Parts: sequence; structure tokens; C-alpha cells
Amino acid sequence: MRTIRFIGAPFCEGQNLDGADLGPTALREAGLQPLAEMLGWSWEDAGDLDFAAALEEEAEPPPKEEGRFALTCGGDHSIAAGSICALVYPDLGVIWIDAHADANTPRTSPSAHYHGMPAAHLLGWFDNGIDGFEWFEPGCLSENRLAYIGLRDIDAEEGRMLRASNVHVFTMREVDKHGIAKVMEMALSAIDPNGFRPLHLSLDIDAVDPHFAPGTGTAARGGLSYREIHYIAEEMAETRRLVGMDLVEINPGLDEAPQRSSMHGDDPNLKPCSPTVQLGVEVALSALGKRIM
Ligand code: HAR
Ligand code: MN
Ligand code: MN
Ligand code: MN
Repeated sequence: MRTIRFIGAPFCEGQNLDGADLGPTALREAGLQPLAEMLGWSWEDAGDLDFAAALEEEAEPPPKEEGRFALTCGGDHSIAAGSICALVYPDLGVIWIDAHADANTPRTSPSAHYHGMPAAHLLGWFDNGIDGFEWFEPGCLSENRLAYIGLRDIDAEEGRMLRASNVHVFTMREVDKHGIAKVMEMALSAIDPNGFRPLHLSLDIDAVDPHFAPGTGTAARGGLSYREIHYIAEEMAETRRLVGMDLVEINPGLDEAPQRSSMHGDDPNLKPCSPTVQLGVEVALSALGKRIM
């Protein structure tokens, strides 16, 4: 039986809104564990990371994750720097699903918010010895092993850096033009031409259209549909090479009231929860292998 290691990462200091830190608890309370167990997974809850304590002590590297499926739940997208750096696979391929590229450097960032920078940090586009990051390896992710899907809110300088790089970018326009199935095919073969690399899915819920995912801090119109995000997750599971996933930027404090919609409407294991939390649970289950039939 394969094991999921659920890592709560209630960190929301990478931006200026409270509430994203409630994500891990909301996902647990919605019943993600029993729902995943029904798919045949064994579940190991690593608890929540204690960021306050980590700041006071000597910075400790995140535990290296191997052999289990690491599901890191934010929190804001800052935590992807840790979760991806902590994966031990040297040839890891990453599919980054987001409205934003998160590829600013401290120099180009219009907001100075770190959640707009973790991709650039992983790619090694900056390395200026930020306190608490002593364990971090800038450049641990190489450009040709990163593909974005869903982008639609990119800063000017960020766009220039991406165009000059070997990162693979599939914006919403490519989704419009080719359809999600073709885009997934292109993204996977771009980062993993021979189909043998371990894969990580970094999923920012704001990639999904705010109609389906209202509970997030930096919503952007014109996003992925309910089925498009599920298709991405299902295809990632289908590769059988998915070793980790981030599920980030779910902000229960900004979410709409709980509503029971049909997909899991009759599943007693899904507890009533707000719509963006429910979407997060459902997409995680698709990435864990859940199929319509
Ligand atoms: N690009 C903008 C910045 O760097 C906004 C980034 C917002 N980021 C997220 N994560 N929500 O994707 O400040
Ligand atoms: Mn906070
Ligand atoms: Mn993001
Ligand atoms: Mn985003």
C-alpha cells in the first residue's frame, strides 16, 4: 500500500492577508484522510510545521521526503520552496498550476511578497542569503524541468525573465487554443521527454477560476474550469510518477458559505465545508487516483 505523508504548512507571511494558515486544518476537517484511505492509501499525518519556533532556532532543513507521497498543504505558495527543495529526486519535474508565475526576484517584485518568488528562488534566479533559508539550495530546480499551466497575471519583468529562460509556460491562452488535454500532453513531454522522471504538482488554487475557487487571496478572473483542474490532477495521477503535491493559497477566511454540491453530495466522508476547501479536497483526491468511474 502506498503512503501519503500529509504535511500541514500553515504559513501565510509570504503575503499580507490572514487566513491561508487555516488551510491544513480545514482540509483535515473536511475529511481528506478518510476519503484518501478509501482510495487505498495509508495516511500519515506529520502535523503542522511550527514556523514560529523555526525562526527562533537555527534554521533546520525541511525533512527530506522519499518513498512516500508528500502532500504539503499551505499556507501560501511560499512553502513550495521548502516542499520542492525537500524532495530528494535530482531529476524531479514540476508542473506548477497557478494564475501567477511566482517567478519574481526580490529586485523585480512589485509587492515584496515572497509568495510571488518561490519559483525564481528554486530556479536559482536569486540567492541573497535570506535569514532562515540557510538550508535552501537555490537552483535545485532546473529551468527545463518546470512547466506552468494556467498563468494569466504576470508582471512585466517577470514575463521578460521567463521568456529569456528555458521554463515552459502554458498560459490560459494556450489552454484556450489547444484545450487542456493537449496542454497537459505538451507540458509533460516538455519537462519529461522520455517519461521516466518523478513528478511534483504544485497547485495554487487561484489557478482555478474564482467562480469555483473564491476563497483565495489573489483571485484572477479567466481561470481554469472545474473540470480542467480535475483533468490536470487526473493526468498527473495517470503518469504513476507523481511523488509530491502542494495544495496552497486556500483561504477559508475569504471563502463563501458552505454549500453542498453534487460531486460528493452523497459521500458521508466529505464533511460540510466551504466551496474552495471542497474543491481542494476533490482535486487532491483526483491527484491521488480518484476517477469518475
Ligand atoms: N506577481 C505578483 C507579485 O509578485 C503577485 C503574486 C501573487 N502570487 C500568488 N501566488 N498568489 O501565485 O507580487
Ligand atoms: Mn498569519
Ligand atoms: Mn502561486
Ligand atoms: Mn497564484
